[in-house]
Amino acid sequence: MRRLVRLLTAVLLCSLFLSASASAAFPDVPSQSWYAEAVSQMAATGLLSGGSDGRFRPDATISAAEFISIAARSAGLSPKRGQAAHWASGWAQAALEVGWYDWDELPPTGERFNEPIPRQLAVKILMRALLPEARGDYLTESQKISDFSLLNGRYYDSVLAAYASGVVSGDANGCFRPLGSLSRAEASVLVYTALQKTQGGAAMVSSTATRPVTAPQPSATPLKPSQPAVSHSGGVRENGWLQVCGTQLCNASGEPVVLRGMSTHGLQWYGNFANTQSIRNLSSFGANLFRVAMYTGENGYLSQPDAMRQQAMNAIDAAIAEDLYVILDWHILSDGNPMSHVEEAAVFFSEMARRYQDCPAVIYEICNEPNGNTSWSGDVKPYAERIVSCIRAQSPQAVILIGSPTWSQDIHLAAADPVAGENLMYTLHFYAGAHGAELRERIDKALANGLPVFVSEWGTSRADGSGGVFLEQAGEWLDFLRVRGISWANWSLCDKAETSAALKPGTPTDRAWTQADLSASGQFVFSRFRDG
Ligand code: IDC
Repeated sequence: MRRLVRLLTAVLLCSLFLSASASAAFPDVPSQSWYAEAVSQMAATGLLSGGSDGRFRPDATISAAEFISIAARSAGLSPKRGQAAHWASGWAQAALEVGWYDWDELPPTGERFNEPIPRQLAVKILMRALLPEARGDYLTESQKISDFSLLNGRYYDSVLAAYASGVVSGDANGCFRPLGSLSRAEASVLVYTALQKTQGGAAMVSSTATRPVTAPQPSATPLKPSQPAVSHSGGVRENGWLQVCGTQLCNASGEPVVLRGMSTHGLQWYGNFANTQSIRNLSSFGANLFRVAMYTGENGYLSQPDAMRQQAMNAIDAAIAEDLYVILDWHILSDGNPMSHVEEAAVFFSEMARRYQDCPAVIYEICNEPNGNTSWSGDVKPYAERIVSCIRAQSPQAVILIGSPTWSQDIHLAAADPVAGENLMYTLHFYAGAHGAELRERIDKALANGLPVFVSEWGTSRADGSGGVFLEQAGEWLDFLRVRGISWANWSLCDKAETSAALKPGTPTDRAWTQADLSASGQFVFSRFRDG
């Protein structure tokens, strides 16, 4: 059987490399992307395909069924006949019978076929399918995996062999993230890399052997960017003090955590939606994050500091009581340069950080969206250094979110010159009707440079809060964020007659909300709190 698999693989590979120029082009696979080669080569030989709309959906999470069918095709395994329960039943049954995985890992009855395949299982199936004789030395290889303790022992052999043979090399933090999922792009690169290692039967490696590799090597790290091992999405009681590990937000135990929820609109206008009942409603739909947008301009804090401070504290206290994490947002907007009111900000954050110093729920967002004639190195960074030190004097470990010029889109500037300190993250804001692949690419580059990213505001509308809604584009964004374990807050929790508002005009704040209360945007966003 193994011989047969290898023979078939070799035959497939020949056609694979010969037909490279005739590769299938997907409109959503940029030719310069790190996965373009893998996707186009494998699509060209029928090892994988896109959706009926012709798109590949590189950021979508790959399901167990999709992964097994690709691995099986790549290894030349034929689907078992007469298995009609699910389109992938024949592939899954055949793979089960040749021992690529065990019954309990993926019951052939199919109820978990459409779920994401955990990375550890994907690697086991792949190694058994394509490189069954590869081995890795325990001591050498386990040292390369910084989250090795999360790996279930039944996957040791396959994962260590995958590291030893160069099929997997971990993410920027050296993590394998065994329970995390894979995007379709990552899975394609993973299988493609393994296929290359099989060529000519020269793939049987040890951790020290040098291998003849005749096929072109993909230039990017196979499992990059990666996904958190576990997406804890519980509240503050469950997760405690947050911390930033590498680029990932983690809970007090160091496990990856993802926060998802809503931002208020301006407290000075829609503060009624920051009451206990509204926050409870949000939580009942699965949110674990609430953002308190305290405008500075536009009749906000700078005009009425005592009233706005009190309103912000009431909102924070209500969120804490409901067990949500809560972002205190210094919502600069018309006052584009945070330096214009750095003194006021220093006083405000010193006071708030003292008040909430024992409270793990509170996250500080120190400048919503710098804009206008504002630079990173001359304005936002020095502002951030000043305010971070004010907060740190009171609250040594709370997570602090830092904006950037161009309405918190210039994270590349922050990545090149970050603020010193622990538990700092950088905000990226997007509106689905205005921003797309270019900003997402910026996120990936920033992550690759080690910059922790938090999407503390995004909308389903155009950037002015109206138009659309652009749910398809918003879906692409959320898939992208989920795969990367990035937390988010949507704009906004109010009933204003603008498309970005989550509630229909006239929605009351003194009772539970039903689907009928939610706007088109609200219905979409609220359905994504739990699973992204
Ligand atoms: C918008 C509100 C809109 C209000 C306007 C000015 O949706 O009702 O009239 O602010 O106060 C942001 C800002 C956020 C904006 C939002 C949509 O952070 O305050 O809210 N947006 O324009 N950045 C990009 C978009």
